[in-house]
Amino acid sequence: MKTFKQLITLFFVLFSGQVFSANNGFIIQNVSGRNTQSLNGKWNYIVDPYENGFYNYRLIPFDETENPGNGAFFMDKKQTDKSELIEYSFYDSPTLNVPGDWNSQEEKLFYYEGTVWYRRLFGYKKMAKNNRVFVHFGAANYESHVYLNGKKLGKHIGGFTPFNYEITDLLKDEGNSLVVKVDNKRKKEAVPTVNTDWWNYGGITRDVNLVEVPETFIQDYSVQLKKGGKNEIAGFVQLNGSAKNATVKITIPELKLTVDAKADSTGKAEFSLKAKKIDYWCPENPKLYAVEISNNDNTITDKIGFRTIETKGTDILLNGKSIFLRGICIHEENALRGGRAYSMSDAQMLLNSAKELNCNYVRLAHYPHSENMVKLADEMGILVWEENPVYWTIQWNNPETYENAKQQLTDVITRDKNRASVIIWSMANETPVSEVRTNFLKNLAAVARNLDGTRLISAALEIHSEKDPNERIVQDPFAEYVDIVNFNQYIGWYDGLPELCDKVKWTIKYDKPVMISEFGGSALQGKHGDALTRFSEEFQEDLYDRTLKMLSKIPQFRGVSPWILYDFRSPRRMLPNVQDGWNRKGVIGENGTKKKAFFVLKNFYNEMEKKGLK
Ligand code: GCB
Repeated sequence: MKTFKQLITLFFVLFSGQVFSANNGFIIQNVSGRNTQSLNGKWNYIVDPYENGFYNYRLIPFDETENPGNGAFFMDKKQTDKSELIEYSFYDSPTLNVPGDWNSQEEKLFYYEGTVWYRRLFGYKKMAKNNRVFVHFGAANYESHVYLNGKKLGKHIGGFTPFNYEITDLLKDEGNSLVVKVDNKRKKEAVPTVNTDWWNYGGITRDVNLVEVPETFIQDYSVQLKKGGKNEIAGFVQLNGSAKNATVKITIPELKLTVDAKADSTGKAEFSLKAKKIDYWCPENPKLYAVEISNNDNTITDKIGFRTIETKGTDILLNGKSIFLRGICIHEENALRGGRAYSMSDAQMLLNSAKELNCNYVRLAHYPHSENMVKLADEMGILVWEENPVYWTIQWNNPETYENAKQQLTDVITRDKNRASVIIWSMANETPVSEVRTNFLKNLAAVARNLDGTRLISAALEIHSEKDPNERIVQDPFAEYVDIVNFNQYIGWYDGLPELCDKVKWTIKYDKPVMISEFGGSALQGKHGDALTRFSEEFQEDLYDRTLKMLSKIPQFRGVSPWILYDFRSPRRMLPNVQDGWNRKGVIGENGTKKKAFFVLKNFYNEMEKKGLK
């Protein structure tokens, strides 16, 4: 039986007209190419481990009472009358930098997993009366509830993808209060789930911007070489606003191409352009063309490269030519500064190190990295693997978990579909084989192909052995659904000693290109010993040497991304004086010093490049 009070509460939830969504149902394409006002900087914060600002003392969320957003609203109060009872207040509370994780900014929050409330006050004057304004978050880990001036805008789930809310009607010229509850508690049903091997950094980890657009604006666009074509650039422009049937213009001045396309009743305008001669994007020539998209007074400029990527038998073809992917895995962390990487200079530091290794490819593990990474990869000519955070053992049977994974995949594809550098969408990492798992991944792969038929699908799979102790078998039903068979293997580290590499025989029965998405072993930078001394640079060096020789014997070997560029923080790695909270498999140490294995890999890549397999 429901109590009277519960019924009243239910009534308010159902009839208060309170509508909030994950992200307004869409994300705005290319925010940095628009009129923005940054909300980066110092935000006041309140640590709230018991979630007092979210639940009342009967543990009913304020959002479900007659005063949605009440908790956030109370926190936003200032003590003006000395007799008034106030127990929480953003006024006089300390500040955190946004973007940035809280763990690396405040010692007390180093291991914290829970809720932190953020608040930022701002004024805003629109440039034109009829314009619309959105607040856009690059990412916040993991669950965010956003309120403006005491009104709830929405809730977003997922730590690595962008979201935005329209705030046109709530905005004031002065004294706006933007409050965000960010909660990074790990949950079984979440994506990723409770068990990972990286630091669960919490906070508003990427840029926050106000974005001002005309009443009808260009919400999204896709400009790419048409699949199967070499000279046809095709795509769509999605308008948002009342003038849905308007005409949009797409221009590529350097190619002397321009076309007008009329939008349909949903605001979508499809177009196609025939070019005479395109200078194709590739690592040796990362050519980007300025592309202008306009609709009345809304013009957006992007820099877009054109290239083809496909597989043929066991080859990966970039612009029709066979390529070998000289890669490295990267976590989104700046070991030198400490904490989550987010800025363009973080991206430069990470991708410059990859370039020093003579890489032409990076695997951005294990979740979507910041947009700065893929924009810079476009400019530097580095091919990219992007990954959905479906890691190890998520709840394959849970429909909400599937919807969550699907949403995160959809959002990263929406965000990065115009980046020439991105060639692979990865569905998952090291997931245990079962029928439900395979169906889950199969469905995700279908979503990815439907959203973007021009790129390759893969996943980091696992290997196994049967009777022969020296045989390693790659056989996973999901391999049928990918374009490139990628697998992780740790022969010589978790599986025997490095000399085992010399004996292993591979059984891989797929007529597809094969890549090794991970291999490696740990070394504490500066620790020396012989090649059998665990955690020494010499052990790791020998392991790299033997592994690369072993992998080179696989006939359809078309690329590799060893684990990993830099040492990274992980709460699973607590061995005193060696790990101390760091996974030491980096070829570069936490202080930026290269380990011996770095040079083994670099030499291997130099040789591969010389051999002509680019
Ligand atoms: C793996 C995982 C990666 C781990 C790595 C390790 O297979 O994909 O996330 O960090 O092994 O160091 O064991």
